[in-house]
Formats: sequence, C-alpha cells, structure tokens
Amino acid sequence: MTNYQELKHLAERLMSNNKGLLAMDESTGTCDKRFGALGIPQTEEYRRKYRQLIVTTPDLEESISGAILFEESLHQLTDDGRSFLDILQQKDIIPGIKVDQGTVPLSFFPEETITEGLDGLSKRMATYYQMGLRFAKWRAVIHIDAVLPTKTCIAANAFTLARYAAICQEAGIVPIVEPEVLMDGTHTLQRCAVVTQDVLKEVFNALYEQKVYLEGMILKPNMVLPGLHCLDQVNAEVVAHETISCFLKVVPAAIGGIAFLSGGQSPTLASERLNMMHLRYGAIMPWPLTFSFSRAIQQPALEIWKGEDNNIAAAQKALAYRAACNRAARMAEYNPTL
Ligand code: 5MM
Repeated sequence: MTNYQELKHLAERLMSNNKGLLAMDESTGTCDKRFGALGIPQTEEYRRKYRQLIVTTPDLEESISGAILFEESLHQLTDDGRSFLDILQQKDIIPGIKVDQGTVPLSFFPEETITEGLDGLSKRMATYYQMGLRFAKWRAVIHIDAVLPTKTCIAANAFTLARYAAICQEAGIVPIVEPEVLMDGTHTLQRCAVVTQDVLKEVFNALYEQKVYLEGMILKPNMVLPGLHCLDQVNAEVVAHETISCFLKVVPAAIGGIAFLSGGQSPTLASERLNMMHLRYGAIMPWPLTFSFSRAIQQPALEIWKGEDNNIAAAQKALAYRAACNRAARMAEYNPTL
C-alpha cells in the first residue's frame, strides 16, 4: 500500500534547508555533445571519471539535498572501489534516477515529441527502491513557436507524466515531474507565459485524474523567459514577476515543491533570476521553490576539468561554488560578485 506519509516526508527532505537538486542525469548522447565540445574523450570511462569528480566534491552536501543520476551511474565505482550511491548516501544526499528513456517524434506531429519509457516501469521502480533510490525524474519536452505546441502534444505528454508519477508513488518513490517548455526560438516572454500556463494546467489536470498525491511530488518547470533569439530580452525583475504570476494561477499550493531546470541559461542568470523570485515574492509563495540545475551548476566545472586529473580540485571548487550560489539565491542572498 502506498505510504503517503513517507512520500511527503521525502519531498520535504528534498526541499529542506534551502538546498536544491543537482541534475547529473545526462544521457550518453547529451554527455557526448558536452564532452565533444571540450575535447574530452566520449567514453564510458571518462563519464565515470567525471561523475566521480561530482560525487566526491567536498562540501557538495552543504547546498545539495538530492542528486539525479543516469542509469549508468548506478553501477559505477570510484577509483578506490566505492559505489557512487554509497558516497551520496554517506553525504546525506538523496539519490534519484532519471527513468524516462528519451524523446521520439510524436506520431503525425513531426515537429513535436513524446517521451518514452512507461513499459515495464513498475518493475524497474521496485528495483530502484530496493537499491536505495528515493526519487525519480521524467522530462517532457515542449517545442514552442507562434503555433506550437499543439493541444495533442500537450495532452499526450501530460498524460504520460501523470502516469509516470502514479507509478513512482505506488513504489514509494517521489516523482519529479518535468514539463520543459524549451528556451530555443524567437518567441516572446508573453508567448512563453501563455504556453507554460497551458502546459501546467493540463499537467495538473492529468495528475488529478490519476490520483497523484500532490504533497509527495515535486514540479520541475522552466522559468518564464523570452526565447534565446528573441530580440526583446528582459531583466530578472520581469522574469521573476511573470514566472511567479504564472505559477500562482496554475500550480496547486499542496505540492511538495518546485525545483527549476536551467534550460540553457547561463549559470549567473539562472541564480540571479531564482534570487529575484525569492527577494520579491518569497513572502507570498505557497510552495518551497528551489533549483534542479544541470548545466547552470556543472558547466563551469566541466570547462575547468577538460578530462585532466590535474584539474579535478579546481573543477570541484567551481561545482561547489555554483551549488552554493544557488542555495544563497534560495535565501535571496545571492550576489554575483561574491
Ligand atoms: C532540461 O534538462 C534537465 C535540466 O538540465 P538543465 O538545468 O541543464 O536545463 C536535465 O536534468 C536533463 O533532463 C538531463 O540532463 C537529461 O537530459 P537528456 O537530454 O540527456 O535526456
């Protein structure tokens, strides 16, 4: 029987002490792209070395409550034979797992995608729970322009996200529900606000339909932003205002929390915008609000490391620093000059 209290408690732990989540769940293709751009060998051994660098970063646990892993990392060991899972647990960082199996074109809607991975998921969940994993993540990707996304795409992805979330909770695992409206494109901030609101409304309808326990789940959304190539860029005040206004309309107060993806924003912009949301709206937000960044925490460290052992310590400092910046942002204390 589903243990609702345990789910709620786990979600609270993930959101506690002003900490946030570290997404280190890049699939092999994504890792290859990021390594390739820096001349790092695109091999399993280098992915192991890199993730070893991350999990052994001193003081990471000061700012990070949970780490999202890619399946491959569940069985990887450090040079001295310790499992990544054990290291995270010893640091009191809750290990989680990306369980979706990536996106494919949505049939008859070639410009849009649907995320796969529901088949056999209940069985996989039981195994993950036994291994000590306590939360999971599933990402739906929503393309945006003047006409996209279609209603069909939103509905299909919302249904799939809700079905995944229900399967997680049945197994005692907290679902991170990630509907990502992409930042790529020339769309305006207002268009992103409309689409994000439509998507979230549909996602929460589907979650209700499938009886997902809101207190035992975390939403991982995009911030409301103008497209990367929109000529009309806006400051952090405007982003904070539009994002919080949008969420207040459609995100139930009952959920365990909100943890943003960074989506290709620079590390400093992502921190600055998170900071502004807390500074201006911290007193009225009904949900705990934090970060679940991958690139906005990892990118500076990856650029320092470049696959070289000599650079590990400096890369770890950069990683812990970006994580600490985001914890500060959650307290409205981020200052980019620190
Ligand atoms: C949007 O991507 C998620 C958050 O990362 P950013 O903060 O960099 O936007 C991230 O967790 C993503 O879901 C994983 O890296 C897995 O992505 P792929 O594309 O490899 O499945």
